[in-house]
Amino acid sequence: MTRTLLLALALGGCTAGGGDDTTDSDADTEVVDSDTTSVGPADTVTLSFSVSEGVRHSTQLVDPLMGELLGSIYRQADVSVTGPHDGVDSVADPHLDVVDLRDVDMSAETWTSGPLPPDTYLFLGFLDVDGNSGDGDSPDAGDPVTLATSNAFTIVEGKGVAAVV
Ligand SMILES: [Ca+2]
Repeated sequence: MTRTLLLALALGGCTAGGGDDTTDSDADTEVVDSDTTSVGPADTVTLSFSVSEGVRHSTQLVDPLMGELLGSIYRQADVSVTGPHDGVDSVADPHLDVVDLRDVDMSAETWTSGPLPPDTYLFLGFLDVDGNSGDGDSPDAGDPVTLATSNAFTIVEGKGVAAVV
């Protein structure tokens, strides 16, 4: 199991539920205010990286939580629980030489995309903690990986968003 934490950025005007249109929804209090939050260039996402406590304490994790970060970003609509649909291309391919999660819950290292069309996206990736991926892009035993349906974020036109994946 891997990190599913998501920093959700609500689209302006999006509200939880319907019906009670005269009261403020308490649900809004857990959503970052996209009207005031902007990170990085417009139409981009800045990713930080993390792992769950489950991963951190997993018996399958035999290497320090530090290594090369490899991943891809897809439109959410192009991904099912088993992964990207056949023939779908990623819109970006995050890569960092080193992400160090040994002593922190969230990486100091970040990756910022280029401009992306407004949409909801998923980050799929892994940390090559045993340093054996070479030029490949596949995790092997012991590499923390993301789940196919977690780590979503939404690009809001004119804003930069941040997500922890
Ligand atoms: Ca590996």
